[in-house]
Amino acid sequence: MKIIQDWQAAIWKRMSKGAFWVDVLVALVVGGGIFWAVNKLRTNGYIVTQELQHHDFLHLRQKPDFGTKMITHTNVVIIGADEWDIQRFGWPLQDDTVAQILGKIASLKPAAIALDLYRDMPVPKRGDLIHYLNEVLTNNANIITISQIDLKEPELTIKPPAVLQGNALRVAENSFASDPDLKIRRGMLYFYSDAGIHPSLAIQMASRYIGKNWWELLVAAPGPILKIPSLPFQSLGLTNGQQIAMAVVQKTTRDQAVEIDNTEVIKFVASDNPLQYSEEGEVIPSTNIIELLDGGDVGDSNGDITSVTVTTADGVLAVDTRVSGVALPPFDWYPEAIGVEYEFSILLDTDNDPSTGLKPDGIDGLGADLVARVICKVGETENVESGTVFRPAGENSATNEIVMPDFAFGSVRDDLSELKIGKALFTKFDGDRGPYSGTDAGGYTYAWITAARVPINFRGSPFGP
Ligand SMILES: [Ca+2]
Ligand SMILES: [Ca+2]
Repeated sequence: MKIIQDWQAAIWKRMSKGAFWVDVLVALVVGGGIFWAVNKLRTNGYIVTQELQHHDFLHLRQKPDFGTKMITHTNVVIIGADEWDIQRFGWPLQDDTVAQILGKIASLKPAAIALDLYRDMPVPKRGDLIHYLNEVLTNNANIITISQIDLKEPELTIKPPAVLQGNALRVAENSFASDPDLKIRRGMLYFYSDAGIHPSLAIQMASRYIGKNWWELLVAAPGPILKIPSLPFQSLGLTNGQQIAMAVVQKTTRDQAVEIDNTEVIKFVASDNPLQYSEEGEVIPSTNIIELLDGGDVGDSNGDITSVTVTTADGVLAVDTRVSGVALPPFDWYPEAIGVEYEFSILLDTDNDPSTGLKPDGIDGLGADLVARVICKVGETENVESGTVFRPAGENSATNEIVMPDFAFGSVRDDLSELKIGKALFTKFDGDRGPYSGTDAGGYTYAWITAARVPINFRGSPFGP
């Protein structure tokens, strides 16, 4: 204790002198100045080269770990051309030569062929050989061609071969977003222009290999909204104009501990009327759409309801239940939710009579005659999810009576354009350089893993000399 007391006394003595505060001031000015200067340098991009070098250094030091999913792709063949080929066949290759090459590859029946050459104009320009290329492109639906869209200067867009123009299944976008040092560190999945979504060559080829259309790979990423898009009144036994009271209950079960979040009661009228849309295609608010807000009341944010939106139109009931976390969190994206069960119950008092039906705890003025229930068990290898509508057990029956054995539901975010492939979550590309700078409404990129491109000699290929 003596040591501490002495030390405190020494400190107080020092602090009582003006020189100490000069030291403090100098430290603040020097430290703050360095902080401000580094921040300024970074903001202006003056040290981006060093940052990227540092990024590359760390990136290249990582040992690739593919776990059990390591696959050696011997089934991808790259056919290139070198200086010898150019000496022999000329460059660009003439249309009949390209047609001949494609025809030979196509005869081997690969899942997909990427023609990674721009063929927006005939070669030779007089166009007397283009019919060879057009024929092979028309006859082989597994050939994917490329275009390069320039959002900054649309007139500089490199179009796909004219015969395939506008064919969403046959044209891929072939741009890369490069960093300021002109290195490519990301590959593009797809991006938007006013014309819609442009899939990258990689996406087109991967989807062909998997045997799907590329847009089937565009799966809505999970988000805060549990969407039940369509519960038809007919299936629920409801009629137009029927008065209905509703509440939503969410029950979280984790390690036998149960947490319940109830909303208040919402009243609405079942409606056959269609929704009205503005000229911009947005839904015009009406009595068909009712929103109820709910406070933050439970510990697990994935089970904490923040609002419920009921849409009743066109003879269909749609319910969006929003939570403050992620609705139905997938096990592979949110491993922290493994072992948790979420149970969302849409309680419908269809006779609008609180004295009939199920009377849930903590909700006054509601007797539920129908329950639409979504259960999500987050498992270690999968999510077990189910959605059923039933008439709850009560005075008339001992067990729940199933009304709809299943219905569509899903976890979505407000922006439905996220892309999920496997476990990867892809977020908005907001780079301010490269061909999409400024005008890009949303391109999607993934980290580029530098793989050795093994050139296969043109002369050693199936169409040898
Ligand atoms: Ca809540
Ligand atoms: Ca009732």
